Amino acid sequence: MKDDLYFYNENHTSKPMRLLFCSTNLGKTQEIQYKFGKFIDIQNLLDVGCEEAIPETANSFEGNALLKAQYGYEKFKLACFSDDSGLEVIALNNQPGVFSARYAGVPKSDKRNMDKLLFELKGLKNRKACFKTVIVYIDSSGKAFSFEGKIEGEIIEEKRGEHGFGYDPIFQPKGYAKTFAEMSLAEKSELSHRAIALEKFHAFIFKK
Ligand code: ITT
Repeated sequence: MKDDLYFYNENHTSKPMRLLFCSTNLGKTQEIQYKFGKFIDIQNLLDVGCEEAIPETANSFEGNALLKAQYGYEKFKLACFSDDSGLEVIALNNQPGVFSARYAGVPKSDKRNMDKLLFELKGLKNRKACFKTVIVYIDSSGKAFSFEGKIEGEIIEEKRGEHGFGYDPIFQPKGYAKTFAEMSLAEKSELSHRAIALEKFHAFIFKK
């Protein structure tokens, strides 16, 4: 495994494997910790006392993921990674896309975002959508690598399920009868956009 994944050492006697995740999103952090838990302890920005909102001014997931990872790398001088993700709805010209987190304005609200999306799609037959994630990893030398994941599905008409975060209660992946929010963390982590990107990232850091 690459050495730059060790970022600090609490007791100076061992090297805990810790990796900085440039995010304040607890739902993402939980899913990433679940996938990587056996190998790496993920520390997000809140864990390291950083609550600043990182400007996400790019017009693509990859661009915003790079901005977030660069922010972490420059601030902490550590190898780190970020996740920029969102929902693209075909009938809405791929909106909310990079605006998914703040679709219904600030402060961010999953409930208001979902209500707005259901309202926009009211009466529409084409409810096809896809979730996309881009993970950007910056190694200790400052080199950036990106990993993508995507899953197709549809926006259902009413929220179902209690698990997950964001738009999970209204997104049903293609070929499944459950929404992401009706799936356990383990089930979602087998098939989601984030899981696909994380598997590529995992292969990169552990097999290189
Ligand atoms: P960070 O930038 O701090 O990581 P964020 O929530 O602002 O957190 P994004 O800018 O990447 O992250 O916005 C992604 C939004 O897309 C997120 O807030 C959710 O609303 C939605 N989203 C992404 N992945 C999702 C998932 O697996 N399930 C449900 N909604 C998701």
